Amino acid sequence: MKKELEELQNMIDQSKRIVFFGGAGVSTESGIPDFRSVDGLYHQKYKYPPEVMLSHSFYRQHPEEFFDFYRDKLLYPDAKPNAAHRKLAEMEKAGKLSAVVTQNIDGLHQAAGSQKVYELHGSVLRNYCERCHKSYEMDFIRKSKGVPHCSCGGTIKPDVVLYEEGLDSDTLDGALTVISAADMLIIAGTSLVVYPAASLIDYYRGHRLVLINKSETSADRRADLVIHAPVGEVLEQIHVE
Ligand code: CNA
Repeated sequence: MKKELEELQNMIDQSKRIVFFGGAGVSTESGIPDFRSVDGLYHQKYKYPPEVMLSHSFYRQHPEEFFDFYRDKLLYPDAKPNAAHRKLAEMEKAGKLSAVVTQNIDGLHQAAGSQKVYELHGSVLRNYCERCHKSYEMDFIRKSKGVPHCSCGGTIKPDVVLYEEGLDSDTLDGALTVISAADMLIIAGTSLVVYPAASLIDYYRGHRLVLINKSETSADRRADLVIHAPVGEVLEQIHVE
């Protein structure tokens, strides 16, 4: 990996508008399981497949079961940012990284100090009453039983994009703009199978496309540098001027 690390360091040294595009693999080193690794959520046994239980129609038709699953599998109140989150925040502070675009919903980039974060799939930290739009913290949802209700009687919905739901258009536009203007794109910890999020990487047109992932992805072939290793372990070794 030494040669790849040197190459990555060189590319980072030459860039000043880096965008990081990440997924669940960025937070596995913080103890949050991803979906598609062998020990991920998709390999555990439930009454319904996770993509069904995390769909808009399931949320509407079986809210009790939705919230049981949601509390049990998507909330990690004790998770802390890892070396990857921390290095990215450092790179932004040093003026080298323009933004993080993430499919994650755990808020760990902001917890590490990143300011410019496009959360394509929302965040478990924000929750709103569907009737009066009052906001609630994650802890309220975590400690509630059954379907969480607002003081007005409405259902409180996590600000998380469920399967069958569209992405927020401002977030999408912002992510597209920074990726189009990037002089380096680092893609990490994502299987690149969830659309439309995965299609955003097509807006990068430069020659410093880096992929850091434990397993192979469909974008390996077109990357200028591929590193098959844990992203925290890799980024930890990068020096930011
Ligand atoms: P995914 O489909 O589970 O893929 C994760 C990828 O990361 C796999 O290819 C793994 O090989 C790889 N990987 C796992 N650990 C590491 C690591 N330490 N270093 C490098 N690579 C690693 O996840 P995607 O993000 O691609 O799928 C999109 C879904 C998953 C989004 O909608 C997320 O909301 C959702 N998700 C988010 C979280 C979170 O917020 N932390 C957790 C689980 C799932």
